[in-house]
Amino acid sequence: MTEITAPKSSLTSGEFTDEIREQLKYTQGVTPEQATAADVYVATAAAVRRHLVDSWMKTQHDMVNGDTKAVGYLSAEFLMGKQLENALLNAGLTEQFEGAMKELGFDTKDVIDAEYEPGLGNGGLGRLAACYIDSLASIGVPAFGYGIRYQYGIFKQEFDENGKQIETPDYWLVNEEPWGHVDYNRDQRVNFGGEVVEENGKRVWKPAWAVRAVPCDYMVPGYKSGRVNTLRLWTAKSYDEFDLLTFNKSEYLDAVVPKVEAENISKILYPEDSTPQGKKLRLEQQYFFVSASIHDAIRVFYPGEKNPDLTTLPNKIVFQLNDTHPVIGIPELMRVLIDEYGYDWDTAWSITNKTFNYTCHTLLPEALEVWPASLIGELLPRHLEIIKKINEQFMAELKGKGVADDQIERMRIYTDGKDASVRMAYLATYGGSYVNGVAELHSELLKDVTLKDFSSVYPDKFTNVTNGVTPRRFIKLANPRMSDLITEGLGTDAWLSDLEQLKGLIPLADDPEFVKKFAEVKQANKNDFAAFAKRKYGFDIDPNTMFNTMVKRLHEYKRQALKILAVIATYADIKSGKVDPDTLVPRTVFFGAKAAPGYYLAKQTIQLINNVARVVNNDPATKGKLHVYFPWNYNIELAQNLIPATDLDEQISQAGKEASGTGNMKFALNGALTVGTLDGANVEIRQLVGPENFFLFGMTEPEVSALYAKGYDTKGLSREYYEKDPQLKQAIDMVADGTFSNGDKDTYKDLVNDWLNKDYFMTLADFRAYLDIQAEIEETYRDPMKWARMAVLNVANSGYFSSDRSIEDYLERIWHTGALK
Ligand code: CBF
Repeated sequence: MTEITAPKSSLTSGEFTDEIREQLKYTQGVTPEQATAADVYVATAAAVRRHLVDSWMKTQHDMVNGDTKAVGYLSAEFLMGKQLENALLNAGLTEQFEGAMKELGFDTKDVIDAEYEPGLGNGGLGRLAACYIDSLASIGVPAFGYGIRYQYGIFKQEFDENGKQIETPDYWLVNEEPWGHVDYNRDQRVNFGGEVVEENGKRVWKPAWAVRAVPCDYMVPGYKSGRVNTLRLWTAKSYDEFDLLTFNKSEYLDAVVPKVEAENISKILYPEDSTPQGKKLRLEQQYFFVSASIHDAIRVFYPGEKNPDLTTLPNKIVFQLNDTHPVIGIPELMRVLIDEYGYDWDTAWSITNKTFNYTCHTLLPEALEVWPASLIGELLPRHLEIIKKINEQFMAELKGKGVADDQIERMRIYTDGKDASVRMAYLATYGGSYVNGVAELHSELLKDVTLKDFSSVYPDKFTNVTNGVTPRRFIKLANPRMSDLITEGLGTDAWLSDLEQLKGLIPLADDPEFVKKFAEVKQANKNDFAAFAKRKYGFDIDPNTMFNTMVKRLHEYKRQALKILAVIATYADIKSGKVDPDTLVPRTVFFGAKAAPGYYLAKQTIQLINNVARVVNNDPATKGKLHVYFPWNYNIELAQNLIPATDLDEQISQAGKEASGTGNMKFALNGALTVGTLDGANVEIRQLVGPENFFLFGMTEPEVSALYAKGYDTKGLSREYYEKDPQLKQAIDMVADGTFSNGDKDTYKDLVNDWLNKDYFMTLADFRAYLDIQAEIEETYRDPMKWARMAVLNVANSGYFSSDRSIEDYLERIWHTGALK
């Protein structure tokens, strides 16, 4: 075996240029003169991959032959972002690339731009998975990311002329995709449907159909670790590609029905599931990738063995269930062990229990999946039997522990009766060794509220791992100027693998020279973003205004409505002459958010934001003082450009609803100040950066609970806030009276109705506190050195939010493994 290849710093730009030329010639068949930026991108990607192959093979070899347990991160989403720059950085080839582009006469930006961003995730959870596999490789922990190679990722968002969200398919595979290697020789068979029969005293599953799971492997290079892990994403293929007999009867479409049906499984991320067909497809997806991955792990760790000793499986790999989507893996491993390898129930249970752990990413009950038992029975009849048996065992165990009957009833994994269903979060909690929340507050609420019954019986299962983000992508690549300044300030770039070293910047917050440079970096980033936004969206943005950003999924609990109502209130004050616009800090407000296609109120909010932007931006009264922009199709690329340019970040969810947030960490690490509630990881950010460097407002979680108890949402108490607060009243009245809908009073009537009669997420109740904190924010911003000093302290104290630290916590608290020797 070859030695681990550390980044090839010895490679010259000239040599790298030759490698790219070779790829252009032998793979793409073009000369450098004929090549387009897209050709050069593909050739460079292939050249980088070649540099990683030895380390990739060595890592796999050491993983299988050593005694360091690997991590299998099972996730329905991996929101990777563009790969080229990241792979160059981690392979130590960034400078060589820049040199090569000069030699070949290409602009590095054009080549990087040629990559199509894969959107194989929805938001926080998927991006977290991508950060974690980066950190696992960077720390040198052997790991597989296992998921689905969706043909269409998250939809592409556009806005129509009325400001409404339009979803179009995002065919990210439209061009050559040079990073993945489709490995037809390591496919897996995944069965579905049919029945279970009794044969020789054994339960035997006779499936009705099967699909072929074909892996596509992506190398995941660690930063300066010399280790390269694997992201293995499965594609569904049919075993019956084409029915010639049917075709020859001129039934052309019928001839490809099985192919279409099979391929549907990996067609799109999160198919609409309000119909039974949609639900079925989602469960098929989940089982598809989990079953293929479990079989794959057995193939990898017991190569060629007919009768492997699978009692050793928990020493070889630990599977992390990223939310409830892969939880069907628990009955699947039971089935594999019992039906395919002949283990008895108790042995199988002990192996399964030790092999799985579960991360919960939510507090919203609707996000904890519950499957109709009938659907599981139809698709996976043997699994339903196993789940029922797990449930029986669980009930008996609880009884044995003296748990009261009503509590046992509440804890059922399988609920009996006409609408029998399976609660996947409960199955995961019982079936695995550990359950973790993703921020301290979240983990507490999981224990005390959401999974209280479970934590009271199994307190030791529960732990916390606060989320983190990779500093390589979200500082070094996104914010090269600030990275250089940090390196200059610390005298080393070692902080990129040990982010706590940012603490070394604390004394520099009192060095006016450094703080000034820091402010200059921010200004340069804002200038860059203005140019980027002009190029990509045609926006004319004034970079000499405060950049105030709210980017995240559009959800009522995140409260984009609170932000837009505050913007409207300011606009109203300017219009009515109550406020002299010249006394305001000039501000540009950015929104970036996709709403789930079927989420009506979220889509209304998007429409409202777009129309507030239209009205405000075109009104001479606010010119130069208040502007609103909503760049469409928020994605990683936009995040990497906007976050480093932001002065003020909005994390204003209702307390007790955001599990953690990771955007909040990215902003703090890039020197934005946060206005936020005590929710998710905001709590820890505020603690670490210091309460004096964080703009806190709003109700706490206990206050929220108390207000629910008073009947806030059920008795229409929000109306009282509306009646009492003239600014709030005016803002809502303007939404209702057609100011932002060309005079039409109906456009936002459902949104307004909801605010005044329900307002479940208490936007109105927190409105006054939110407006009040703005005064403090403005006053602080007027003193640029004070603001910049606070920003430096945010960066200096946010090193804790590196995903490397999160992974270290997982290793210590849950996985009990470490780096390869
Ligand atoms: O833990 C990662 C993120 O996951 C979510 O996005 C999710 O999909 N459940 C949460 O909403 C975030 O709070 C969390 O940071």
